[in-house]
Amino acid sequence: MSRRLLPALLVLALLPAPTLAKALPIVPDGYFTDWKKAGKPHTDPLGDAPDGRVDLGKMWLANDDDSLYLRFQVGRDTLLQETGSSGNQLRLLVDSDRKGGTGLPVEGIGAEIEYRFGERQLVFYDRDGNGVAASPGEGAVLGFPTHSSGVFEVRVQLPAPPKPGKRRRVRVVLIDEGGDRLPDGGAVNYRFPKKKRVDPVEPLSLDRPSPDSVRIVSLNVERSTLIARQELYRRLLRALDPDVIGFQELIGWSSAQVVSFMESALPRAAGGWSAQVVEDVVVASRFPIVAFAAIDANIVVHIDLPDALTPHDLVLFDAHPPCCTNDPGRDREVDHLMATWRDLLAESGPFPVDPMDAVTLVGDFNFVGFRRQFDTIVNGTFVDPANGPDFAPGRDNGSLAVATGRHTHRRIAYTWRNGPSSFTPGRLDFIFFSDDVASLEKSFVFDTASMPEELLDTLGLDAGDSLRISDHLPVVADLLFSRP
Ligand SMILES: [Ca+2]
Ligand SMILES: [Ca+2]
Ligand SMILES: [Ca+2]
Ligand SMILES: [Ca+2]
Repeated sequence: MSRRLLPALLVLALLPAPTLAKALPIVPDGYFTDWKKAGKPHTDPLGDAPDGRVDLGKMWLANDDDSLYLRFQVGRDTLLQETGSSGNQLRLLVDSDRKGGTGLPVEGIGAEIEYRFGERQLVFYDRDGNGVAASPGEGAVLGFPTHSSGVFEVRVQLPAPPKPGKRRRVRVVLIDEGGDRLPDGGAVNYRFPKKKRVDPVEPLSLDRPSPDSVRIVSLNVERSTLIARQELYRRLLRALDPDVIGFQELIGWSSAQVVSFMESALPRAAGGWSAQVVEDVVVASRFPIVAFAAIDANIVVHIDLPDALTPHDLVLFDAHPPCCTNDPGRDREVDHLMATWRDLLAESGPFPVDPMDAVTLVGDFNFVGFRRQFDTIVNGTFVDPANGPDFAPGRDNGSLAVATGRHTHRRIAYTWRNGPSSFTPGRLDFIFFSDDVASLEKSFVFDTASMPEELLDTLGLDAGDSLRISDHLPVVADLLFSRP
């Protein structure tokens, strides 16, 4: 080895090692099993952040053809899209052509993309460093989960490569302003793999997996657009073909009006539809609703499933707890929902049910705040001990399960989006279920925006219809209940 090479090699040794390139079919949704085959992470030390601030830890990188994916630890339960004591001042800088001379000269790189998570500001820079602000609501950057977490997965759509087909190299820096930096010096280098490509997404058909499945749908109809656009909603409902649907934000109709609308959309040979309404939450079911009760402004119904299908009945909660920064209101309502399920199991609820009946909770849960509300539902842990004691909502299985389906034609899982919003598209709508007496056959989010023309033609829908219908997307779960 020549003496002249030695200093150069020392400098190289001090630079952060390039993170292993992995083309992976990541679904940005807040669930991390899709990262199992990710390469070695870049590891930032713990304990190098000021008190009370995020402490960046491991960061994994992956890619597909046009996006970079990041999964990173923040050291504490953090609201990704808020500043303040539970939020962050995180700033993500992506040098998408790995050239210091293009983009914004910052932190030793030339960044084409700058995203401030807590402040919800997204800026793209051209070659000369001129910035253009973009609306985070358009979804060029996505971060999940939408509720607080200690680890996030983020998708960043990259500008087109300078020469199509050329191997892409990027650099990434993540800084909590006035706090931690990842990496401590320089930038994390990432080179897209030479040959490995991510397979095209496998479309999920709208068909029911089996004739015995019960299809459950949740849909927020954004300030009663259903009443104003009934013909469009009829076509949507024929495409979704629900057995039971929980609407939210549907105000102004009696249960008889809901039944008459459902009959017009999906006529049933026998029995007909039944419906119950509490404030803006409405449950419609092709099976008889034999009891219901209001819990705050939410509803629980007892649905008599056919004996030929299953010995169990279905207890279904349709929820729409308050939005946005109203964590205390959400804490309270979610606590009350689960206290009701605990009481129903103990045969002291608002109506009698069999303690082995199935349970599902559907709705627009507005989980944009603290994850403790999600935990209350899944694990039966109450925020307010006065609503306790904690219990196992899934009986012997402990927790409830979540229908985590993605969009039918994209590796995307948000259920709410609003282009002009400073908030990135998020997952606010959920279907939870007890997986001891029910099993999930299929789940998906329905969005006409990503459906092929031929499918839309058969459904009588246009690509723009989902946006015309609501800022929320329908979430669908096909459940198979235990046989008699
Ligand atoms: Ca994921
Ligand atoms: Ca750190
Ligand atoms: Ca650059
Ligand atoms: Ca650091």
